[in-house]
Amino acid sequence: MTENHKLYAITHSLYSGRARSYLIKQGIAFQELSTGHEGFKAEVLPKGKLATIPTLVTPEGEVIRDGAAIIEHFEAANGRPCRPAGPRQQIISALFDVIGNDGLLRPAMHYRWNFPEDNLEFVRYHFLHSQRDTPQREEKTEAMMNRMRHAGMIFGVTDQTRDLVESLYLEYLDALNAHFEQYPYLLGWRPSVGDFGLLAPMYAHLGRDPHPARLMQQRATRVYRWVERMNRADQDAPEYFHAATDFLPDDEVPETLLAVLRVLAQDFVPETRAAAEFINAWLAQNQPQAGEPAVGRLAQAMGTAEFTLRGETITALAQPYRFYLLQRVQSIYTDLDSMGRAAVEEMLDACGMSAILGTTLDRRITRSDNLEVWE
Ligand SMILES: N[C@@H](CCC(=O)N[C@@H](CS)C(=O)NCC(=O)O)C(=O)O
Repeated sequence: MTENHKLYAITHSLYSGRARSYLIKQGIAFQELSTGHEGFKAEVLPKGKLATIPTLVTPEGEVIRDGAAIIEHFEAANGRPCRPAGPRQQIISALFDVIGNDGLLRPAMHYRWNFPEDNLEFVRYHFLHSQRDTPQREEKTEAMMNRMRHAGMIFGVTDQTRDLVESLYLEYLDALNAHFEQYPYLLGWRPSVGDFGLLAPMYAHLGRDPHPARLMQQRATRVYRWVERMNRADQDAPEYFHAATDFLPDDEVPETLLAVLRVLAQDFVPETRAAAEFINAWLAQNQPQAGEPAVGRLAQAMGTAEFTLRGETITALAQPYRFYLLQRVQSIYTDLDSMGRAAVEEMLDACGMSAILGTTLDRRITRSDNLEVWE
C-alpha cells in the first residue's frame, strides 16, 4: 500500500484551510493530523524549522512547511493546474492569494475573537482538542487562547475602528456574493491559486465560527456555498445551469470580481504602502544578513504601521509575509510583454489596485530550507 501524504493542520486554523482545500480539489490523498500527534516534534519539526500549520510530509518523507510552499510543490510537479494562462487572470489569481493570506486578517480576527458570547465555546473545543489529554492541557489551552484573544487589536480593531472594519467587511461580502451569483469560482468554472488563498480567512474563521458563519449564511449565501464547494473534490456547481469546466475564455476577469477588488483595495492598498514604508525603514536600520529569517518566530520582531481609512487611523502589524507573496504578483507582471502589461495596468487601474505593482521592499524575501529569509 502506498502511504498517503500527511497534512499537519487543524480545522480551526486559517492557513490550514488553504492547503487542505488544494489537496481535496487536486485529488491528492492525505491524512490530516494535529501537531499534538506523535512524531511531529521529534520527526517533523526539525525539518520544518517552525511549528506552524499547515506542514506537509510527503510519502517519501519530505517535509514542506508553509501553505504557499505546499501548493507550489504540487503546482510545479503537475503542470500548474491552478494557474490560468492569461496575464490578467494570472495577476488576479496571485493577488487574491496575497489578499486571502494577509489582507483579510483584520475581519477574520475580529469576527473570531470579539464575539465571545457566540464563539468562545466553539473555539475553545478546537484549541483544547488540538492537544493530547495531559494534565497541562487546560492550562496550555488557556495560554494559547490568551495569546490570540487580542488578535483583532493587533491588526487594528479598536472601539474606534470596529464599525468601520465591519462596514468594509460587509461591503466586501456583498460584492463577493454578487460575483458568485454568476460563477462558482473567482475566475469561472474551476478554482485558481487565488481561490485557495482567499479561502484561508473565509473558511476557519469567517465561514465556520458561529457568529460570522451565520452572518455569511444569511447575508451572503453564495459565498457560503463557495466555502462549502472549496472543500469538495468535485466542481459542486449544480445551481449553475450553463456550467463549463475551465477558467473563463479570453483572459476575462468579470466586472463582478473587479467590484470585489474595488472594495478590498480601500484598506489593502494604503495598508500595503504603510507596511512597506515601515519595513523598509526597519531594514535600513537593522540591515539583516542575507539568509536571516524574515518571517515567523525565528525572525526579529518588527512593529506596527499606521494608515488612514475613511478618515480613521488604523494601526496594524506590518508583516513581511505579505511582500513575500506580493513579489509573485510583481514578477508575473515584470515577465509580461508590453501588451500584457498594458492589459494588466488597465485592469488594476479600474479597481484601484495599480499601486500594488510598485509597492516593494528594499530587500527580497526568498525561501531556504523551509524558512522565508532575506535575500
Ligand atoms: N505562512 C504560513 C503561516 C502558518 C501559520 O502561521 N499558521 C498558524 C496557525 S493558522 C500557526 O501555526 N501558528 C503557530 C505559531 O506561529 O507558532 C503558512 O501560510 O502556512
